[in-house]
Order: sequence, then C-alpha cells, then structure tokens
Amino acid sequence: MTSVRVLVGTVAGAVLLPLLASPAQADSPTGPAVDLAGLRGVLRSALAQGAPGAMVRVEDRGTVFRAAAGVADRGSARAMDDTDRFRIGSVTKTFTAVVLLQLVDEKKLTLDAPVNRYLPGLLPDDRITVRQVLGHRSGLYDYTNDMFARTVPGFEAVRKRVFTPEELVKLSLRKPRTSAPGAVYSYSNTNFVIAGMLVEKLTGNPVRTEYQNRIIAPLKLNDTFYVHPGTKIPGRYARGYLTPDQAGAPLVDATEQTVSWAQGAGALISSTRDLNTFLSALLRGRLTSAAQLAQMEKWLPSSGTGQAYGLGLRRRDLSCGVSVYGHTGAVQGFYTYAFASKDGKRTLAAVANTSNNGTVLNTMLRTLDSAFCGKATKAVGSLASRAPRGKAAPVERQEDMTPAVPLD
Ligand code: HEL
Repeated sequence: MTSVRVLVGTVAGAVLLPLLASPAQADSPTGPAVDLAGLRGVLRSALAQGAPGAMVRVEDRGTVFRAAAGVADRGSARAMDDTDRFRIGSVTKTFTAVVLLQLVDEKKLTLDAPVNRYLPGLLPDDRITVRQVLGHRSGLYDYTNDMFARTVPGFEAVRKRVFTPEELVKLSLRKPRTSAPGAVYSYSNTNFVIAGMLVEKLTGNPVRTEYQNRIIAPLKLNDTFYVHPGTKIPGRYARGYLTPDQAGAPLVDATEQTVSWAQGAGALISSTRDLNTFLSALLRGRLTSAAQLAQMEKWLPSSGTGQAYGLGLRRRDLSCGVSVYGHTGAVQGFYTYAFASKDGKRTLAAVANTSNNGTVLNTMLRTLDSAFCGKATKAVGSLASRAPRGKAAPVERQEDMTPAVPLD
C-alpha cells in the first residue's frame, strides 16, 4: 500500500505528531473537523492514477495538518515533502489581481475604465474594461488553446521561449474575440497577461518587483518567487511531470521552463505554506481595503456546477454547503488547489506533481471536501467528464479544464 506521511502540528511547527497518534477526524477550532483520513486517501488515489507525488497542507487558526505521498523527484526517488516548492500556475492570477486592486486603492486605476486608457492602442475595442479583464469577461481569445493543442510538442516549443507580453496579446488578437465585452465568462490567460502589463505601466516596475514589495515581503512568503525568464525553481522543490497525450507514453519532466507563455497569468513559484498564508491574509482583508476585497468577491457564474468567478478569485461551493475561495492552477507538471474559508481562518493548498491527467485533477479536488466539509463526501457536480486520451474517466467535470486539453 502507498505510504502517506501525515503530520499534525502548530504553525510554528514546534510539535509535530504522526497521524497514528491523532484521531481520524482532527479537532479544529473552526467548522467541521478536518478529515485527515480523507486527505490521506485522496493523495493515495492521486498516486494510483499516475501522479508521482502529491501533498496537502491545511491550516486552521494555528493548527496545521500536512500530508505528503510519493516522490518529488523520480530520478532520485526523493520523497515528496510538504515544504517543497512548485509552480502554482494560475494561482498567480490572484496575486496579480491583488496588486491591481491595491492600485485601485491608491487611486491609480479605475476598474470600470477601458484598458486602452492605460495601455493606449493595445486592444481593438475601447469598451473592454479592467474589470472585464480581471473577471474573464473581456471576450479576448485564450492563445494557449492553440499553443498547447498538442501537449508535449506545444510545451517543448515554448519551454525556453521568452515572449514579450505584447507578443502574447498579439497571438490572442489573431483570433476572433469569443464574445462582446462583458457578455459572458470565458477563461483566458490573455486577460492576466494584460493585468501584468497594467501593473508594469501603472507602477513603472516589473511585475516581479510589485509582487515582491506588495505581497511577498510583507507576508514573509519565503518560498514565493517570480523568476521569469529564469527557468529554475530556487531551493528545494518538487519536480513536475507532464503527462503526454498518448496513452502509456512516459511522463515528461517539465520542471525547467521560462513560463514566459503565462507571465502575470501563471508564472509564480510558491509552497503550500505560503499559499495558505497568502489566501488567509487576502480573505482577512490584510492585502486590500475592504472595498476592494468586496470587488474581488463580486461573484458572477462561471462554467461548471457550483462555481463562480470574481476578480482573479474563484468561489467553489462544496457538497456540504460550504463555499471556499481561492484559485486553481495547471502548469506543465503541477496541479494546484489553493482555497480558504470566507473568513480566511481555514486554508488548504494541495498539489500533485503531474498535469494533463484529468483523473488526478479531479481526485485532488476532493481534498477540498476533506478539508472544509470534514468527512468523505461524494464529488460534487453532475456533468459527465472526459479525461485526456487513454486515461480513466474522471469523476467530475472540472469547470476550467482548459479547452485545449485533448478530450475523448
Ligand atoms: S488552464 C486552467 C487553470 N489555469 C489555466 C492555466 C492555469 N494553465 C494553462 O493555461 C496551461 C494549459 C496547458 C496545461 C497542460 C497541462 O496539463 O500541463 N495541458 C495541455 O497542454 C493540454 N493539451 C483553467 C485549468 C486554472 O485552473 O485556472 O493554471
């Protein structure tokens, strides 16, 4: 049987007890008890479905539940450790949105102003606003649909590429827009490349400096980095393994890449601890004014059952009736879930070091139920799901599984 290492302790980490010394449902100061056995079972399933490793960290007002399974590195067989760093993909979008909402607080940006007011001539339509961009309602085509239509060749073609953000926007504009501005939700990385451009234009600094000064340094996020266009993850990290489209083909080590194709839409590196700290701070109102947090939490329906999108922030309604707030990430080699309770007092970050494997993605989703509902529950959602070619059928359709994922 797969071994899952589970620890329960304090945030300071002074006392860490093996799970065997803990009850199956760990007592918790807020909400239902965290289902440790459930978390452990999810990690085990993810490994059985093809993830080399997986980890989860749940924090609840000073109590930490953490578990890791499998390997961080298939070459050395080093065990996954919950302190390993990894690429967070689109969880980056929440960081980028926070920077822009801070700029709104500073009166340097108006959410309902056209993007072209700040970036003259960038977009072909003056009606597209900053708010639409942050809520995926701009109608701007997602250029990654084409870029990653063939998973491994698409990735290898951009692994070392360095794009300017303007080049990425141009890729999007080659295609017709998906809707009129503001008409519907349609997830597009183009939006958050533009968000990063807005940050740079309004501050005169690279996005890296603004992440650093506004979020990373104040929250002491020592595992969080924007290294673009560098290709390496600093310090100790989990390697990321991309699943090819062809069934049975070996996993591709995708760890090293520029992530230049994503930039402000997905190029940050972090850890489960830092993501929990970040989301807790955000939801407790420590990163923006209450007014701007309320803007981020103005929910509109997104695709998928029980899901909504604000500004760079997702809401997921769990099977037990609890709603959680955060983001998901899918970057080559890593799947991430980072969510918190409404009051920011309970947080979860869960990662598997593989991607392009819809079964693993759906399995990892179940960490949310274990962390916030307190007992093993059936997966939510009713839409039939399709897995990448050659994979077992997943239990649930992921709302934002990129349309470029090959579906049977
Ligand atoms: S996709 C998502 C997720 N987001 C979006 C963004 C991110 N990631 C990407 O746009 C990368 C897409 C390619 C990922 C690749 C893989 O699985 O590694 N898949 C393919 O190449 C398929 N052909 C909406 C899922 C999010 O949750 O927000 O992160």
